[in-house]
Amino acid sequence: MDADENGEVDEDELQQWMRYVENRFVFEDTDEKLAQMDLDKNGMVSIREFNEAKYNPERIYQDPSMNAATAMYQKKKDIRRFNAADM
Ligand SMILES: [Ca+2]
Ligand SMILES: [Ca+2]
Repeated sequence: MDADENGEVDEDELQQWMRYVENRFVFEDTDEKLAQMDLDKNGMVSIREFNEAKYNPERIYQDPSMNAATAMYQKKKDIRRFNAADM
């Protein structure tokens, strides 16, 4: 954290540190999400896998912005949109 090792942490050093920690968390989170969504473990998330993760209530429990009810609602909305487009 004390980048120039002068025994004190100045604003720049604190900012750098925060950015580093933030990035690390973001990447760790992405890794985790990818691993959860990548059902056939080929290192990539296909649209099918993405939808699976998005709409399967058991798989979205870690996303606080998405509960089962929201997922159901969104799925219905998507289906409606899909049906409406298919005329
Ligand atoms: Ca320093
Ligand atoms: Ca995959």
